[in-house]
Amino acid sequence: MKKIIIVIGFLFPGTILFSQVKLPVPSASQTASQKMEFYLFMHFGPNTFTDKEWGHGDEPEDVFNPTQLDCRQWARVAKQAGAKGIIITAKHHDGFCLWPSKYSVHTVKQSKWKDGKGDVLKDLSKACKESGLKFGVYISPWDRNHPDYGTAKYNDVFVSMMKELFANYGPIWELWWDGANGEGPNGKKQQYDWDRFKKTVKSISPNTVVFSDIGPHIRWIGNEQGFAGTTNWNTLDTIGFRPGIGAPHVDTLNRGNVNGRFWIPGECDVSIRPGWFYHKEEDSKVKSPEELFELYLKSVGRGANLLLNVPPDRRGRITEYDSAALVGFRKLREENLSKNLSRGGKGYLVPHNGSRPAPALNDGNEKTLQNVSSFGFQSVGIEFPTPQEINCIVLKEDLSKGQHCAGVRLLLMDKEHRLLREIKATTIGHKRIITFPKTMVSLIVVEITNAKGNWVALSEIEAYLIDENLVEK
Ligand code: FUL
Ligand code: CA
Repeated sequence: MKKIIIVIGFLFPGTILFSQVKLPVPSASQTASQKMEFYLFMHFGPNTFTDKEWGHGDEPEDVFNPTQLDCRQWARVAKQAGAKGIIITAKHHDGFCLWPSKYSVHTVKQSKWKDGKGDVLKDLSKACKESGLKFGVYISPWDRNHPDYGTAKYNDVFVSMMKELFANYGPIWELWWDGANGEGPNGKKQQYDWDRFKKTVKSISPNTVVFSDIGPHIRWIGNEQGFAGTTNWNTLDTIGFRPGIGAPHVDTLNRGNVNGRFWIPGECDVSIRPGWFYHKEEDSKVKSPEELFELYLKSVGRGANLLLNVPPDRRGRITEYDSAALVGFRKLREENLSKNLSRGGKGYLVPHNGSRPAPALNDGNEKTLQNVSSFGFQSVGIEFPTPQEINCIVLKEDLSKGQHCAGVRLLLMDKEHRLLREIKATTIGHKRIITFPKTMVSLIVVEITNAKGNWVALSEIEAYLIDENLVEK
């Protein structure tokens, strides 16, 4: 088959030119999840009350006693921040369940909170539904409390708990499995039955996006500082690997595998505070709006999702320090990234035989695309009627047929087409935000210098003038 294509390609070069290579592609739920870009993580549980990060599992249930739990307030804060969903620690490593699970006696039901009648997952899933937020769940496989942990029976328990979550609180858009695997109460480690866990979720909730270090649907970005690689492939090879210590090197998770077999985009989990759980002494260490914007550039701006942890306090509310920072972060995004200067310019394509209009590049519509050849004899760009001062360009690649761009060159020119600045980047992916010192430009030229396949489908080239302090350092 290959031979025939080569022969045909030799006789009719257009045949090869107009057929694209077959690459891994995202599923509909992965695409939807990548479009969400930014959502909140909430670590909440006994650790909130004991000031720990990793509970031992022997904390009395009564320590969990929020005085003014208000999941609607969490949802309000998430909405105000422009986040699209919330993922809650339904069960962290200490094994405490924020819902009254039938499969554990270490849950909200055994606590004195609301006389054992409270249910955080019920309140939060309802609050999310009411406000149009997606609802996600972190359920730690590592369990330092459960008496069955360390035996084959625990895998049954874990599966039953997941079934309970889906049955009572669904739809669950994302399920989060961290890779930690320590000892349980009897000093034994668990052999997790990952295949069974995956099959369970697939059979009861096929549209749920499952996160672990290596997917199957969304992967860890390899650090907890919130940054993806400047080269970031949505593809990863996972055969022979396992979450946790069996995962590929963190450098690989950070960048993906260029020829990876599976579509497993990256997610950057990072906390707004030094710790994952609430600690009063960290009230003064909440990240500033500017720091959050920088995280945004290094995660969403590198084609990954941003999962920002905002832990509720002992009242069961998000503090004013965190909510102020989040509102400030949203304002920065709005003020700096809403006036797309490209819209006032002319999108064009230069094939080998002269320039022609390419309005899909700057029509503000991600569904309209412009293919750009990867053989270097085509370029695209934006021409401005009057020079514009810019310091930020956003490129968007259509990923429905896979991720193609491996090298891109931006040429910023003046009216006489003199080169003012050249910027090189590698992958684009869902979104690539490139910032640089302010430049007065009449023309932005975009060339694909390296790609998988014959062309890259660009959906948009945007240009902005952002606050100089926000330019990536
Ligand atoms: C890790 C955990 O050990 C941390 O406590 C935290 O939950 C983080 C998001 O994932 O695996
Ligand atoms: Ca478009």
